[in-house]
Amino acid sequence: MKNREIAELLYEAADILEYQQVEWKPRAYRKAAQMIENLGEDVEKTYERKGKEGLTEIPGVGESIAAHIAEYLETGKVEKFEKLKEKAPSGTVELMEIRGLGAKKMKKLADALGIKTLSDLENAIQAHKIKRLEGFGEKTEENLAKAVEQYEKGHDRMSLGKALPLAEEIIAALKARCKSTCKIDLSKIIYTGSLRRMKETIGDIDILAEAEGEKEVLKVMDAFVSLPEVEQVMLKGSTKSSVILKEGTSIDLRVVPPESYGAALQYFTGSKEHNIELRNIAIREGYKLSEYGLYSKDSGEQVAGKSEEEVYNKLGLACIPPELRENREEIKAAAESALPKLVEAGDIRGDLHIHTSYSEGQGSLEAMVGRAEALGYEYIAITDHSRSQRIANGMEIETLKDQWKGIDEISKNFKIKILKGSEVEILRDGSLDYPEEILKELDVVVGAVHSGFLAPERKMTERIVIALENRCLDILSHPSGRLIGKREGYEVNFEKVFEAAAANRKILEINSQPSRLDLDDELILRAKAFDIKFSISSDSHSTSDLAFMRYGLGQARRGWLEKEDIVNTYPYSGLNEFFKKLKL
Ligand code: DGT
Ligand code: CA
Ligand code: CA
Repeated sequence: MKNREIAELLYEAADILEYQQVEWKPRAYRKAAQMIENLGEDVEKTYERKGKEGLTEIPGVGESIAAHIAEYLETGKVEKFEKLKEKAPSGTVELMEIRGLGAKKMKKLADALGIKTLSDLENAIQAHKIKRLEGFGEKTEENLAKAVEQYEKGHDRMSLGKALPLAEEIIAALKARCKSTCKIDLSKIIYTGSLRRMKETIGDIDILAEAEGEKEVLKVMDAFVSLPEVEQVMLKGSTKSSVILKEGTSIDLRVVPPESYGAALQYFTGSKEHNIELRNIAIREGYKLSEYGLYSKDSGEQVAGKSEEEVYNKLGLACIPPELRENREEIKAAAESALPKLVEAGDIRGDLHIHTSYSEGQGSLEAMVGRAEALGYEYIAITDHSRSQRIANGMEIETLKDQWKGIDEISKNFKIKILKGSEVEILRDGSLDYPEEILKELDVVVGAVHSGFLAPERKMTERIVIALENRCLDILSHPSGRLIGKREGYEVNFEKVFEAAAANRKILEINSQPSRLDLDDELILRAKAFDIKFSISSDSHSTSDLAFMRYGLGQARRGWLEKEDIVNTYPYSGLNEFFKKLKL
C-alpha cells in the first residue's frame, strides 16, 4: 500500500505552500492527505482499476490532486512538488513539521534570529533566545522544546502499525523470491526484535531465517538484497545483511543453521535487558549462552539451540512469551511457573468501538458490520461521535435515533449482534454529551475526552472522575489522550482515575489505533493492580481498521493481561454484567 507515502507527500507539499503563504491550497492538500491516510482501500489498486477518474471519487481529491497522485504512482515523484522543494530554503521542510510552528512563526524566527533549520531552532531554544522575542514568551519556548523532542522521537522510530505489515510484506516477498529464483523453501522465517515483542514503536525491523550450508545462505542473502523494495545495501555478509528500503526503513536479516535457530530467535528478540539477565542465569548454571546456542561451560558441547523453548527450559525456566521480555518480573515468574496465561487473538469475540459514515467513519453501517461478521466476531458496538464533536461530524440526537432504526433494520440480515453505542464526549465539567434518557437507551456508552488538553492536572482528573461516577458510562476510551510521536497525553492523576474506575466498576479501553495504543503497557500494568477490567478496541474508521485489533492485543499482552481481564473475550451473554442496559 502506498497510501501513507502519498499522504506524507501531500502533507509536505501543504507545509511548503503554507510557508510560501499560498492561501487555500495547503488546507485542500491536508484534507486529501487525511482522507487517503485513513482510507480503507489501496489507492494504487483504485488507480489501476479505474484510473484518474477513480481517484477523484476519494473524498477531498479533486482533479489536480488526482493528477499528482497518478504521476506519483507512475513515476515515483511529482514534478511540481520537486520544484516546490527546490525553491523552499533547505531545512524549512523539516522545520514545518514541528508542532506549533506555523508559517507565520517560522517567518518571524527566520527574520529575527536567522533560524532556518531544525538545529538552528534547537540552539535558539537552548540559549533561551525565543522567549525573549516579541509574541513568543516562555510558554511558547517550552512548547517548542517539547515539540522538537517529540519530532525527533517520532522520526527515528516508526509505529507498530507501519512496521508489522511491512515486515510481513518483506518476509512474503523474500520467501517468494527464494522459491522462484533458487528453489529454496524458507520454511523458518520470522520477524524478531522489538517488533516480535510488539513494542508500540519500532527502531528497525529484524528478520531471522534458517538455512543450511554456505551456498544456501548466500542465495538467501542475494535474494534479500535484490528485492525490488530495497534502495540501498548497507551490509551483505554470510550471517547478516542490512538494507534500507525505498520508503526509508532499515531491515536486518540474519540467517542461521537449524541447530542455532532457537538460540538466535531468543537472542534477537531481546530485549537487551532481558537477554543480559538470561545470560547471567546461564553463567550461574554453568553454561555459556550466545546467539548460536547454549553450551556447557566445561565440555563446550551444545546443550540447546534448536528451539527457544529448549533454551529456556534448560535454564530452568518456562518459555516466556516475547511480549513479556522486558526484564520486568518475567524471569522470576518463569522460574516459579507463575507466568500469566496471556490473552490471545482467538479469545477476542467482539469489538466495542466502531465508527461508521454516520459520523467520521468511511465505511457504511452495513460495511462495518459485514466485515466484523466476516472476522468471526460474535458482537460489535457501533459508537459514532456525539453531538459536540463537530469536527468529527458528531451526531445530533435525531441522527442517532435514525442510526438505531438503521441498526434494527440490518440486524435481520446478520448473525452478529450489533450493540447500539456512542463515543460520547466527556464535556469539560465531566458531564456527558447526551441527556440521560438518550444514554439509557444505548447498549454501551464509550466516554472520551477530545478537548481542553491543556487543562491543569487537577481539572482534567476531576473531569474524568466525574464521568466515571456517571452510571450511564461503561467504557473510558483512550484514557491518556496521547498521540504517539505527536502529542503527549493530558496531565491527569492516574491513581485517582484508576481508583474511580475500580470503585464504579468501569472498563478501561486499550485503543488499538497505531497512533494511540492507549492505555500503553505501563499504564495497563498499573491499572491491573486496581483489579480493573479492560476492553481492547479497534476504534475503526474504515473496514480495514478492524485489523488494528492485533496492535491493542499486543499492548494488552505486554501489560500481562489474561483473557478474564478483557471484557470483549466474553460471550455476548457474559457482557450483561458490565453493560446492564443490554436487553437479553
Ligand atoms: P528497536 O529496533 O530499537 O526497536 O529495538 P530492538 O529490541 O529490536 O533492538 P535491536 O534492533 O537493536 O536489536 C535486536 C535484538 O538483538 C535486541 O532486542 C536484543 C539483541 N541485542 C542487540 N544488541 C544486544 C546487546 O548488546 N546485548 C544483548 N544481550 N542483546 C542484544
Ligand atoms: Ca529492531
Ligand atoms: Ca536491528
